[in-house]
Amino acid sequence: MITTIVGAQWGDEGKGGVVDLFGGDVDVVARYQGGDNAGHTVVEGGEEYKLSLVPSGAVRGMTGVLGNGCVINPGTLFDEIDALEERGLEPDVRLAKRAHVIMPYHRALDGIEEDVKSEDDKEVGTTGRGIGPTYEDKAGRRGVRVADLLDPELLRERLEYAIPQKRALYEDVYGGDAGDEFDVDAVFEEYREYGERIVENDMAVDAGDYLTERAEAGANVMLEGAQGTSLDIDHGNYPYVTSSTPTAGGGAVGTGLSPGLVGDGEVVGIVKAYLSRVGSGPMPTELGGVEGDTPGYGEQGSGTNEELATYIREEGGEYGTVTGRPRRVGWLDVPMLRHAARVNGFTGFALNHLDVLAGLDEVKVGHAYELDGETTHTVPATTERWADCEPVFKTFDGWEEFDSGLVAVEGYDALPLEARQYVEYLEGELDAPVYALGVGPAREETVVRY
Ligand code: 2SA
Ligand code: MG
Repeated sequence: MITTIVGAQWGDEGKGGVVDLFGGDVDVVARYQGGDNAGHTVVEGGEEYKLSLVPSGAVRGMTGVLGNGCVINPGTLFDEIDALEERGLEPDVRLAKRAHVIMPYHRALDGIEEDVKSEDDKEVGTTGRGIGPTYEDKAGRRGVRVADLLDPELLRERLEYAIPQKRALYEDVYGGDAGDEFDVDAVFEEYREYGERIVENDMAVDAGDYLTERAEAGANVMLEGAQGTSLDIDHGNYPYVTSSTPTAGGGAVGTGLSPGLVGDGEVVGIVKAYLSRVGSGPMPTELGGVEGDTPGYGEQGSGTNEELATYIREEGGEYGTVTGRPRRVGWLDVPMLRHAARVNGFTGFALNHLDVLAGLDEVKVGHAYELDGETTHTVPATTERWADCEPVFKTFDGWEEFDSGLVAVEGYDALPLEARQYVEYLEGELDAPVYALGVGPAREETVVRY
């Protein structure tokens, strides 16, 4: 059985916790896209683990696979593995030989491209991890893959081809002063050592073969999406997107499992009960932004309520796991979720952070948009049109603070009536059941319904 976990919004919906929750009888957890731009917080046995690259299931002893659709920074990978080992865990991590490798020059280029764009207020607000430039080189057929790290001669050959082009881009186009990040010898030495460690620990696999074999032998495989649907390079809010495919189709392409196998399983959409976003671009239901982070779109929608945004940000701990950036906060955007449900084919979803909204007098959702005097229920294909959308709000009675531990034990019916009304409205709009409800930060503070 294959279960795919996909963020329905802009990432940070609490996917790591859900992977971990359903991970009890999972044998293998695979990531299929992204790299160390992800940020998963997993709370296990009172310990908090923050991971950006290693699949979150590794905290609970499953095999973690980084599929061919991922971009891997080996420095981050080994730092995370070392840190987990220091805390007494023995993570078993496998790397797809076909996965691309983030090189020092990719990070440097990510930074400088953002700097240049910011002069015209056009920056994406990337995590600065070199994600976009690495996928560019993948598409440009000058990338370095995990398999290349295993063979020093091949690695050198790849670097001697790619680095002069990158150096020229940096120096001639951007006028930067290229450092060691663009030096063949320096990069070669560092990455050759990573390759040795991968070989020593026998970490490289053909991910498609490996996962298909495991799945056909009856293993439960979980595909762990990072980021979210609105950050998808195709189905997200281009150009304010990441450079990979977080949506469910990426689960097949990014692992080498066939679409048939992936489609036979469950696709669980992870939804946060409100909305957060890091980085630039429109956000029709925004309550309050972060200064300098919303070029051109700061005043869209409802008008802002900074005070409420700040309250929700603090209650929900809405700061980037990797970068620590404060997140923009807004009401739930239902057109976004309808779009996500269609693209991903959610068989069900998990709704997180219901506790964060507890105690508010009223809770709103953006139920639809008004665009050129017409009502629309889904997301337009362009950022420019989306920025023209005014949210049509629907207001719910707020629910009182509740005892998360008690609700988790007693189940769904122990939730305040108003919270259940909110949940059931969403089930109706998305035409899929809520499998699980997050009512607090710990794994135990979850109501599992199905
Ligand atoms: P990038 O670095 O090229 O992938 O950035 C492109 C856009 O994608 C957004 N993005 C994210 N948004 C939310 N969470 C992300 N992961 C970390 C986390 C982020 C962090 O889970 O906390 O620590 O700040 C993530 N990764 C990428 C990014 O903001 C750009 O809009
Ligand atoms: Mg995150």
